[in-house]
Amino acid sequence: MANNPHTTPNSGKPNDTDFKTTEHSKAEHLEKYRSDATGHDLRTNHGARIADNHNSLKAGERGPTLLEDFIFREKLNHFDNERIPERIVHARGAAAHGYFQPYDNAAQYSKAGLFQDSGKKTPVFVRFSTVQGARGSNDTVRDVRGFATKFYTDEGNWDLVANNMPVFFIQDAIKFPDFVHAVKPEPHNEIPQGQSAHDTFWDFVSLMPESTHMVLWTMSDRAFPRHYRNMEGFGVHTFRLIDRQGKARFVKFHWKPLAGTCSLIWDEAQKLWGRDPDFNRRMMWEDIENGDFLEYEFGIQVVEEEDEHKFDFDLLDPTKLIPEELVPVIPIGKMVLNRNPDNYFAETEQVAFNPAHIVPGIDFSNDPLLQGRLFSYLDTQMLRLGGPNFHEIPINQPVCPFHNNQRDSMHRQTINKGQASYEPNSIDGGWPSETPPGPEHGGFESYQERIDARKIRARSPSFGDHYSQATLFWNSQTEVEKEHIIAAYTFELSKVQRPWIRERVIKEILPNIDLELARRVGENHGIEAPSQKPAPAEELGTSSQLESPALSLMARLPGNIQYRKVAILVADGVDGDQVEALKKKLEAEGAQGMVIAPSMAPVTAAGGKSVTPDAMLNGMPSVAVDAVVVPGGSDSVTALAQSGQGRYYVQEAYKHLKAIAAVGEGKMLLDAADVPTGEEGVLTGAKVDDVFTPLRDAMAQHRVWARDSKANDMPA
Ligand code: HDE
Repeated sequence: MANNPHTTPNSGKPNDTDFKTTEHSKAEHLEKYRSDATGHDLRTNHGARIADNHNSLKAGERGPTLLEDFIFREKLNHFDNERIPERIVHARGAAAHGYFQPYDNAAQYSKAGLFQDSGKKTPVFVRFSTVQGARGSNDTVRDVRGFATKFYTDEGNWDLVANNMPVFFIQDAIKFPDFVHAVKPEPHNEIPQGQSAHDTFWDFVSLMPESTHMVLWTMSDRAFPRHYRNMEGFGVHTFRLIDRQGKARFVKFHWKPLAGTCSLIWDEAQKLWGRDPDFNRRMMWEDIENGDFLEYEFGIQVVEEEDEHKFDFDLLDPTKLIPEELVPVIPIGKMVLNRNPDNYFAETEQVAFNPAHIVPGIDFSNDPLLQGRLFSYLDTQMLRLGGPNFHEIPINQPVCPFHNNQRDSMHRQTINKGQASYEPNSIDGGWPSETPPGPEHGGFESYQERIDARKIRARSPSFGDHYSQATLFWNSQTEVEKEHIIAAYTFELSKVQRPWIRERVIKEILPNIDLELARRVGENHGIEAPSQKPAPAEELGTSSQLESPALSLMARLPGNIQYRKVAILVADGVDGDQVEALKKKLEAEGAQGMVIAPSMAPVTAAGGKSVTPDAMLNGMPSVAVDAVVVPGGSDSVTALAQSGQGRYYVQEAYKHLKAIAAVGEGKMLLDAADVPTGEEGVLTGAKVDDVFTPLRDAMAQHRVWARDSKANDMPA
């Protein structure tokens, strides 16, 4: 019988209140959707067994195919419709599963369930991406990297849709389509792919001074990380955390990689486009398969509400970061990525992140870029994933129960029982019913920010400083990093056809960051940069800080050689004992020695033993490894020295500032390749023990930075 809606809106306590996730909740949840064909018949989508999967049904052996062939039609029809639109930005990505575990201090900042218990592991799915290129573009392009995390919490999904740079190109979401149109391949010829080195990008950013800070980040080596495990992540916007007492604090979210930060060298990144376009995704995949998991610490910068205006920039301006020296990053948890997806399309391609997905204890700020994002993600996913039911795709489903009165549309999977798809109702017992807000109940409640304002289409004057944090970033770089930035602007502008755009960048933008930067880039383009900063004082701003050492990639170098790959170059006649010793020593440090030979045929070592190569010289070129060792054995070294590929290998490693070691006769290869021995990072010795420790120490610094000024002399 019907309930009386006025007295009994529902019939008791909901039965999903005490739901708890575990580290494995999402994996278990996905299990019912996994399909394994092992041991099964081949059937149509409708279940009929297929007897012949090689021949279509024809009118006679040499006759036309018959329309009647439902098996053929189903197969081709499904194939013809395999593709969905790729993401308008961040189309190329790779993802992994893992878990998040809070530290003891996390609960004091937020009432969100995932922060309450340091023993609790919340499942996560993380997708890394580039921004500009198509789904099939290269991994190692100069670009921002996306770092999107879906936390499957007890209280629903929280998506932290972050990037590997802490600021953005624009201040207001209304400019996003303009920015993306400018950076994407140009509309008339769809060139260039995966790159910002073209006219429309530089035209737009040089007309939009607010982009200067972020463009400078993308001209730094941060724009091509060596590995996703070596990349920081930033929530960019200021968010809010709400504690159990209802007190809100402003926060910035950070991911700090435990393996340290480091990047590729630009020439190396470009060569990888051809040698291994999947470089980043392959390394992540292989490392996870090998049990070498990716680990990050989760941190927050906290600003009390009363301190909102104490900075010389606006917390709501997404082109500004909070220097870590001003507000330290407090680590509040750790994330481990430890499982590869089973199916790229089902998981990595169909996952839909949305910054609007938050849970009680987390809230937004009024950053106008963030506010626009809250609309955009759902909107774009409707098209990309074919309507409003994409939350039912297994990878997107929360693991906690979820019921509401949203109904129907394309491909609805859920079979909603009952007659009342509205609330309040007295027909289905009043379910599903609302939950009161507050930590004890768990209903979401927006933070009650007081707003007293005029409706106005304008930008706050506090967003007017476009340059001082760019200058702060520039000042915080080491000399080597500065040289790489100068080379990057020089390269990018060399691809810009219209002279007035190059001039605008060199005369009107760069000097506002730093006069020397402008002078050097100008010199490389035959354009004289001004001797005074041209921007009006309010745009130049006043960063109270001149330097922030945390902004240098060198501030968090790995410091060890874990997960590093070292090429051991061999040919017939190599000293097999040295190869063995090197492999063992590297393994003891958590690194991997890769035996690389002219071909994949086993090599006969000097004593007659057979050594099996892991790869060949052009299959695993020097750009794919972190250091190179040439063991002794005169026949082996002579063969390598006579081979163009052998000489090129060490030359290229030298050019990319990699540590190089030669044992015994191995030095002959370095001499033949004109690689100067006796200088820092080029090590020679009679025995493996003579070179190993300095080799390890040089690798722990990631590169031999002292060689940077000479690298271009090497013709490789
Ligand atoms: Fe995004 N962004 N974005 N973005 N974004 C998308 O959503 C957008 C911004 C970020 O691995 C799209 O589903 C607007 C900042 C990542 O699937 C789209 C604005 C940050 C990913 C979209 C921004 C990001 C996206 C395209 C300015 C770092 C990939 C496909 C107002 C904090 C997520 C999609 C994944 C994807 C809109 C700016 C990060 C179009 C309108 C700032 C990591 O909705």
